[in-house]
Parts: sequence; C-alpha cells; structure tokens
Amino acid sequence: MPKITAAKVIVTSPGRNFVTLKIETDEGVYGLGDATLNGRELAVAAYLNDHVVPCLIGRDAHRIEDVWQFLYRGAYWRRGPVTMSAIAAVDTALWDIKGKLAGLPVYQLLGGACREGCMVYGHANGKTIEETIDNALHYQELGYKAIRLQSGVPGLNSTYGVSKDRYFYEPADADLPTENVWSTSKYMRSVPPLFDAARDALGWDVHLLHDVHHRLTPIEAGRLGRDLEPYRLFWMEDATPAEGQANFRLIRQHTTTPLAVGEIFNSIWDAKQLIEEQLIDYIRATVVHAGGISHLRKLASFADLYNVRTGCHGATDLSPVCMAAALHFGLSTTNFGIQEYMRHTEETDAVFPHHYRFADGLMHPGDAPGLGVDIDEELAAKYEYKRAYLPVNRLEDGTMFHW
Ligand code: EZ4
Ligand code: CO
Repeated sequence: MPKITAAKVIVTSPGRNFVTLKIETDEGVYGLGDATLNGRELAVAAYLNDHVVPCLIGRDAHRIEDVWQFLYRGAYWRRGPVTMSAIAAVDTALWDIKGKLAGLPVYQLLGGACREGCMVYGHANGKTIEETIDNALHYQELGYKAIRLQSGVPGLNSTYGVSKDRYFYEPADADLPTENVWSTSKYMRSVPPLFDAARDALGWDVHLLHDVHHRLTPIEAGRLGRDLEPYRLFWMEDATPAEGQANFRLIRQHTTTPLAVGEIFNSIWDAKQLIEEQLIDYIRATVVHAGGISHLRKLASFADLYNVRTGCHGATDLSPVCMAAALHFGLSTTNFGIQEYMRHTEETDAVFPHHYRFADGLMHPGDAPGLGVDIDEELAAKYEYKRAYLPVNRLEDGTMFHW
C-alpha cells in the first residue's frame, strides 16, 4: 500500500492567494489538492495544518473514500466552507496520487470520457454595454461557445463582475473590504438592454449567461428572469441567496429562464431540495468548496435523477489544481452542463504548470497520469501571502447588503 508520509500546506500569492495541499507517499508519488477559500485562506491552512495533516500520516493513500469519511464524520462538526475545503484538498490530492500510481489520467478512473471536451464559458465585461459587447466579440473570435456578460450599472460607481482589466477579473482587491454601493432598481433596468444589444451583435448561436450574484429577492428575480426570456439565456446565476432553498419556488413560478446556483455550496445537503423539486437547472458547486471530487460525484449523480446538470464554479480564486480536477470530473460526468473558465494570470500559470488546454470552446484535462497539474515550490515561495478581502455592498442609504 502507498503510505502517506507527509502532507504540506503551501500558501503562495502569484497575483492572488492560493492554498495548496501536497500529500507525499513512500512510493515517491505525491498528489496536489486546492484548498483556497477566497478572503479566508489562512483559516483553511490552519485547519489543515493543525487538525487534518496529523491524521493523514501513515494512512493508505489508496483509501480515498475511507479517508473522506474519517475527516467528515470524524470531525463531529460537519460541513461549512473551511472544513469542506480542507477535506476537498485531501480528496483531490488522493485522486491525483491514485492516477499517478495507475498511470492514468483521473478522468479514466472516474469512468472515462463522456464527451470530446468540456464546454466552458468566458467572461465578457465592461463599464458600458458597448464595451461589454466589444469584449464579448473578442471571446467569440477566440472560439468560445458560451459567454457570460456583466456590464456597469448606470448611476453606480462599480458593480460585481466589471473589472479594471477586462481580461482578468479579480474581486478580492484590498487589505480591508472595499465598500460598494448597490441599487436593485438601477440594476434591474440595466440588464435587459445589455442582452438585447448582445443578441443583435453576437447572434443566436452563442450561449449567453449572466450572474446576479445573490442580489435579488425571489420576486425580483422572477421579474428579471421574465424580462430576459426573449434573449434565451443559457442561465441566470445566483438570482437570490440560496440559504432558503424553497425560495426558488417563487422564481420558478414566474420565469422559464434557466437557473443556476451553488458556487458557495459545501455539500449535497445545500442543494437537496433545489434538486429534488427541480427548482434549478444547473448546480454550480465545485471541487474545492464542496468536499472534493468524491463528494461532487455524489452530488452530480443525485442531480442527474432530476435533470439537473453541472456548471462548476471556475473563477480565478479556484487554483489551476481545482480547474484540472473540475475538468477530469466534467469530462467523465454524464450530466455535465458547462464549466466556468476565467483565465489565470501568467504568474499563476507559471507556479502551477498544467496539461489542460482550450480549443474551439472546449477544454480538455489532458492525458498525463493523475490530474496533470504541478506546483513549482521554489517559485511559489517567492510570492508571499497578502491579505485580500472580497468587497462588501451597502444600499444607497447605508444598509449592509449582499455582495
Ligand atoms: O464572486 O469567485 O461566478 N463567479 C463568481 C465569482 C465569485 C468569486 C468569489 O471568490 O461569482 O466571481
Ligand atoms: Co457567480
């Protein structure tokens, strides 16, 4: 049996912060897992170092499910983003090890490819509709089959999804949280004209997506979904906060715009009612925040019973290790829907050399044994951790709101 001999938590900041777990075995093979929780990175690093790593030493690296259950049930305190990101990192690293020892890419261990590649969506954004469309045309030229559109809201200084650099969106931007101002009525009026202009400029062959980022009430979301119906969106994302899963019933009663939710979910329980009642069309939970490849597989299999497809989160705060894992998962999951893809900076890519590749709107994880992603530890050590928070939102009268 391959015995776990060491596990190291690597914190690095090549352009942004990442936490990576590296598990080593006595057979000379190691595995990597992403453990990055944006804005709360060191909590996961401490959880791993103080409470998880000591339990791993000496265990059989092949017993992925047993280790998962040990860490989940054995903590007594279940779920939550910190715990589940830590468990995800272990799980991902063990799949990486199993693939390397078998000489197979992880997607082969998961049942093999169900498709030629994973359709991804790119992020077009701009301060104005014109800028956003211009950016979207660029993505279309690059071959993207699906594009997310986020545009500035007239009357608001800044909003979610609109970046300073249009090709690299990074919301965790300050040493203390930046305070933004939000107006639902201004936002609601701004979205339909964006998609109207987008269909004129981009045509109907490209899938269009939009992220509301948890900012509407269910009835407001119903209204926006209905207003967007003529433009046939691929999905409307995170229309309302999903703690109350039954709230999605109200949105469903009012619109046929497909709904996606779940990038902040940690377990199958966060989505159980949403899936069983078919209140959503796409589940956005991903490897790093939802307990790793093993748990995500269960979630996807459950979702498949109810015609819900996957649409994993894939922003830049999910490291290339998570991206690779998500692609192995997506390639081998029958009810895969789409994968979010925000390119990492060159600095990040240099720290995490990888085999996944983009061509004709699809991404493929490559055929290297394991996940096909590595970490250059010497280079990683050059980038010191820098505290960085996500912004917060207040309404125009100063009330704290959702970001
Ligand atoms: O705001 O990953 O769909 N993508 C998103 C992301 C999230 C960030 C938070 O860390 O909503 O941009
Ligand atoms: Co989102």
